[in-house]
Amino acid sequence: MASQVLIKVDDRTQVGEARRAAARITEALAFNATQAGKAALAVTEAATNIVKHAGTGKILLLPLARAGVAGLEILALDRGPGIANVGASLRDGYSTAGSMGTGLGALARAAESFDLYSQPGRGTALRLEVWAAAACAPPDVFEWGSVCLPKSGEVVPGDAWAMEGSGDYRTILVADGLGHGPDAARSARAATEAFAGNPSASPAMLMQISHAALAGTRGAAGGAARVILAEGRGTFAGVGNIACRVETAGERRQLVSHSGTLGHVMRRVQEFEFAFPPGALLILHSDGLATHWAIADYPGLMAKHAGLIAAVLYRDHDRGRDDVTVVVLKQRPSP
Ligand SMILES: [Mn+2]
Repeated sequence: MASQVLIKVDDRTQVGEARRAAARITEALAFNATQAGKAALAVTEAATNIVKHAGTGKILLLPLARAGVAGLEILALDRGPGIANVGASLRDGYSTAGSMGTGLGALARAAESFDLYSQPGRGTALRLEVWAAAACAPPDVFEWGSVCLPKSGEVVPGDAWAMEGSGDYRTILVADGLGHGPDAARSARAATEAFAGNPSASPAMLMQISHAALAGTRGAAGGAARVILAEGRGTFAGVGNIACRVETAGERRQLVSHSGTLGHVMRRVQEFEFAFPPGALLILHSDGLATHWAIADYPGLMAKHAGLIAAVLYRDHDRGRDDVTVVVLKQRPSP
């Protein structure tokens, strides 16, 4: 997985910084001038909105790939006053802070995918995709999204995650290398590489395979979950501190990891089964995210894009002193 870039936005000079970061990515991904321009406009507008309405916030940029086409995911997160009237704010000419009046309407048009979650008094989260070219692949039956960032001050995250599978099943693995920095990253990557070499392994098998592959590294916590849509169920196995949550309308399920460290100590691997009905969310996260959150505190969020769900949980529950990873998988809602 290409790494995500975080730009903290506290004042107008950082709007330009965010735009330049986006330009570096779209150039590396060989976007044409029109699509690169759309991405630059979207990042500029989103970052400007943060400064204007919330004062402070974050822009997250993530390279995407779909059927051989490159894309850019733009997340704009703030904990400002929120948008009282989302519908009106998407119409041109509507502005609460004396902007030029292009705003969210222009953002929605520039992006191929646009999703917004705003709670009065609790902030706004915006997610957009801009692609280098139109993709001709049929849309996936799954939708997923992630935040994976290093501890503040580190360059590379000591966490890693990966997804394998096709058709109506997917397996996701999250690994949290012990400590921080490049050595932790190597440990976590040893798990995702072992997964890449055994893409159809069950979650319990993945723990066994990773445990062997991490011998000689610092070690890692790891968790893997597989979802099979046609069967309406999934399985999870974890070693150490990776949280796995399954959220359905009105019910939450917290899956159990056994204690241990992949590569060092693994006394027991157990696979747990869970129901995964339509509309359910699978959420895996490292301990960089607090565990006390409740999806019920976010009315309507479950219906949003999986990437926006991951971003809102990161925005509000990042512990701020560790690498942090949140991965969300759901069935793509039918249009
Ligand atoms: Mn950690």
